[in-house]
Amino acid sequence: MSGFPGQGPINRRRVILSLGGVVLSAGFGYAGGNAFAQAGKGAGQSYPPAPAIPSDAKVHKANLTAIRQSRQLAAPPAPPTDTLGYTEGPAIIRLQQGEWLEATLANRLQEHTTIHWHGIRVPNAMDGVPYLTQPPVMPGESFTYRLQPPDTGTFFFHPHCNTVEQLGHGLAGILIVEGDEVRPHDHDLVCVYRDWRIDVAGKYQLLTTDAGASKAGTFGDHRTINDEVQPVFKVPAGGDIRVRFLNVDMSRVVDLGVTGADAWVIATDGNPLPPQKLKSWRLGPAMRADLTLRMPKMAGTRVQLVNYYSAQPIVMAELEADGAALDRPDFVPAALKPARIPEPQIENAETFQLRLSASSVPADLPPDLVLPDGSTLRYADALCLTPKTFWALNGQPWPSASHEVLPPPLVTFQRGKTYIVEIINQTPHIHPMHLHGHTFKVIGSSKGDVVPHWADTTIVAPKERVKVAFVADNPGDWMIHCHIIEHQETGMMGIYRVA
Ligand SMILES: [Cu+2]
Repeated sequence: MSGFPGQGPINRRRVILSLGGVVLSAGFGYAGGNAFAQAGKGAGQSYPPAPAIPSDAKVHKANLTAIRQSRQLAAPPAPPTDTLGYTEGPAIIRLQQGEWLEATLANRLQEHTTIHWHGIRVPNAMDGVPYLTQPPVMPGESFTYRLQPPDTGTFFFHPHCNTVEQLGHGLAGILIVEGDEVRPHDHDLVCVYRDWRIDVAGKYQLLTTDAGASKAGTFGDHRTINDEVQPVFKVPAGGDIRVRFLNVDMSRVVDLGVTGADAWVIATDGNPLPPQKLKSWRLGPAMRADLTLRMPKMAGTRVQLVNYYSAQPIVMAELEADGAALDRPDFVPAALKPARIPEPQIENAETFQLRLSASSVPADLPPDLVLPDGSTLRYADALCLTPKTFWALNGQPWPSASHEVLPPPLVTFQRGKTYIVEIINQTPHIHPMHLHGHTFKVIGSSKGDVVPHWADTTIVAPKERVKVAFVADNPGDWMIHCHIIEHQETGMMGIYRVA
């Protein structure tokens, strides 16, 4: 059984040290973030300045308390499962484009956490990466995020350290920025896909295994949408439905398809796409697709959301036509309003090659520290490190060969210029690669034509080379990593700098 964050004996990953060798442990009090702030950014560096909300801004306030909560996941009579979440129940925040979000994270866990706003082009200070953009939020502390999401769409948020444990136990929320529809839908359905690593009794299995972390990831077999197995959602018969599908699983790849109706993809990772007739659309962990479809008119008729990335197609959820049929003109999928993302200037762009490789070479860390009980522990914050290394970016496993806590950037991009990042997969496994801070355009693949589309995460298949392009207009130090969380936490992570 996996250790549960915030309960049971303190395990080694939960013990926190400063670089100076002062032992602070999860059960016996905490330091404030500042000691770590200095350790995290290195001498002389400080965290980026937080944005201020203009006095005339429209502000949406949210309280996001990270807490333990029970959820009925396994079928009764199995008891509810002990999980983590933000406040009570699933957190879905809906904003209008242009609104500011003021979200206060209160940490009621027994270990530190932060919130990363996945896919939102935030200022660096609001990116929620402990040690890089902010001090970790210690138990009992709080931190207020202030951001004005520039783009409409379907996003999610989650912690960025010890993510296997925190996300694995359910700590994630949904952020929807409205204002992209030209023609409103009759129903807007959020479908959050994830596996739970639990058995039929609702008890956790190991969230990570070496076999999984060093290969395709460790999978759960309790597959859910909105925490339910194969839920049926009642939606208006004959109505136009927008399905916001999010893959928030840590390892599972989904080939999203629809049976029982024609569907079109209208957004990728939240960003508008001219409607594409859906055959199937591949979504790695953290990726999203918005679909539009017209429900059948006869009440009781069902439409299936299917995962084709499997030996047999798996029905993940169903939509059931409900009530008297709506009287609508013939269905034409309506495009969303175009994105407001700077268009990359490909002609003169420089290319940066990012090689994904396996690595059994551990990062060159300083010697382990000896604890009072005679055991040893690795330096820095063990919560954010892994004792094992399986992966590397450009030959550098995270953390890299450095005596500082943070490795140097893999690359520095000049602010305002367009860059092409060519991601080269030298491993036999799929990697959904995610860049913080920028939304990029997927422009090419060695495996054939791609539909150019905006994304924050893109799958790179074995032996594939994928090209993405973006204008490096958001200054700061940003993470770039695989979103198979076990890969991220065993080396496949680095920093890129925009200056
Ligand atoms: Cu990976």
